[in-house]
Amino acid sequence: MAKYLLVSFKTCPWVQRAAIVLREKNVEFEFRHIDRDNRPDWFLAISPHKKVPVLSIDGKVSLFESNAIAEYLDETIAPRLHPDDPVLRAVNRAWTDYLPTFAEMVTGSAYADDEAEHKEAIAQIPLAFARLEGALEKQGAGPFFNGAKYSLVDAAYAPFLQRYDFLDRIKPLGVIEKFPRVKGWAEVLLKRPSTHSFPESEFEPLYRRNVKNRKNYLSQFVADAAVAAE
Ligand SMILES: N[C@@H](CCC(=O)N[C@@H](CS)C(=O)NCC(=O)O)C(=O)O
Repeated sequence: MAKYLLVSFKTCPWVQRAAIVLREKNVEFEFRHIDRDNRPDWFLAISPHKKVPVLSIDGKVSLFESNAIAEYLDETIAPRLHPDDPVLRAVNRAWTDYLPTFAEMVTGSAYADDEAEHKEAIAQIPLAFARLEGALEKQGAGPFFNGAKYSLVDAAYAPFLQRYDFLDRIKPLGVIEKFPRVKGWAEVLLKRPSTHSFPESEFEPLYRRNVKNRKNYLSQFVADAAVAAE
């Protein structure tokens, strides 16, 4: 088996997506967390956009961009997470293409500088959830995006549905309740062990610390006691 090294910032959802795919495929990998504010030279040399995730394979090839990494892992390691049917596969890819837009709409409120910007950002969330609610309705019964079988779409959305949950606990958003399919999907994905790179009791305080340190509108709603220690 090849040696996989996944280079990461601890709370990066795009890294989490790649880690989920590795876990779904039962692949052993080294998880190496680097400091966002002090990216080492060896990392800068293998990451064209200076971003994580990077997946280094046998120290010979370095893949970047979470979608490309997920697709590569799916092509090379069983079990196949993409559907066999080409039409379904195209539909799945269309929805993983929507992920960056979804991510920005659902988690944009975490970056708002003031109350007005925050309100504007949370007004986007129902639009993103409505798109997914429609997609889930078309896809069928659940519990996963394609039904009974877990897919790359599930791996892609899980980190961002988790971020929604975190944000909802910092300052209640109350949006997901209006989208029962998205809500049910999120619940199933958050219960799935592969979603989690760290114990949940550690990860949420870490996320909160990031929000607090950002010193923007939302930071004031994070209680000191609810953040991870430095
Ligand atoms: N499209 C990229 C996004 C990756 C990304 O934005 N990573 C963030 C951390 S969560 C990053 O490395 N940011 C550093 C920077 O922008 O300089 C992917 O899917 O892998």
